[in-house]
Amino acid sequence: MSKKISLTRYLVEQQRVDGLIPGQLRLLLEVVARACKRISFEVNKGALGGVLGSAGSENVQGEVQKKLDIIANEVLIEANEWGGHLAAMASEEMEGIYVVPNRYPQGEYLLLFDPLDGSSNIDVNVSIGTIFSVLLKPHDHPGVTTEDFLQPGAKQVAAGYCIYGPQTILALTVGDGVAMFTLDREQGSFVLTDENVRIPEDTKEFSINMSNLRHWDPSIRRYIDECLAGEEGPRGKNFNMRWIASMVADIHRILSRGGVFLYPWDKREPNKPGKLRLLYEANPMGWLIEQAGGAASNGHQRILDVEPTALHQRVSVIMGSKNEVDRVAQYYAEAETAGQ
Ligand code: FBP
Repeated sequence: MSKKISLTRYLVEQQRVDGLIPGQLRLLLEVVARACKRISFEVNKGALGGVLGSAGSENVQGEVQKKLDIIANEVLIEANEWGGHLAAMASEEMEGIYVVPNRYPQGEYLLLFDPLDGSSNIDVNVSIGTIFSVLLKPHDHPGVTTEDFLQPGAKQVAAGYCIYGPQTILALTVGDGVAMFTLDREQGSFVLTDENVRIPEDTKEFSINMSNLRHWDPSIRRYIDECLAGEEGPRGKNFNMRWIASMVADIHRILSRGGVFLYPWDKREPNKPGKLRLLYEANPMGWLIEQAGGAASNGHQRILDVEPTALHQRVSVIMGSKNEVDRVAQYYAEAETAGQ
């Protein structure tokens, strides 16, 4: 890329030249990016900033919160509450929605986020990230309710993540493909480093927590067994496996070079549809993947078409290279037909 294009300039062009995003959304995305920049600096401080380790509290899902989970959540709330672009926010780390206090101007957008995805990797210096999704507040009533957030992923108007790894990279879609911006720490700004990101339709790489193998349903076992069988098996090719245990890092790899990511339903908690959260993780990542030419399914339907019924709803996730995702969906369909 010959000239440096900042995130600000990219968004202005999306607004002015292409008419793709309204001004309020542009400003909102700039605030989210600024918050991610701050989180990135906190992450970088590590033990020197006293940000590692557990906070000694639990979130709404009963998971132990890390100090950085709480810091990242606060940074996102503080950065966004006064800008005038938002009506309310919802976070994986908070039980209920956060309505913008009426001392600040109210906007028409809803922001949803997982402030720090991959918490188990925080203390071991492995990539983690922030995932975000933006919806429009329904106009048919005053005020904001939890139900306003329960919109299918297909209604998102922007989605992205910021990965805090060897580089800090922000990936974004506003429905016109996926662009990536690398944080230039000397300039203090995100610079466009990849545009029109495309995921190859085929892959030889899968990403799943193999330690759960004995808990999976027959369709996922069949798919993984066939990958493991390699050249001698029905797929006729060898597969590689990668599992970082930060969804943001595993999806970033898939957007960069293809692959398929699976976090399926399993028998340990049969009443939970999956581990990952629909509104904070699966929807934004699913839209990014689709915008890059991939697919995102829960095995039975497109993730972006799942109608949410609760803020912290979970979902089974299979996303990435299209032909692999379609294959898994086909295995589910065959199992259903066979009455399994
Ligand atoms: P957090 O939001 O608590 O970090 O959980 C999500 C996640 O870390 C994903 O990023 C990752 O894919 C998964 O959990 C790993 O979980 P496990 O190690 O239990 O398989």
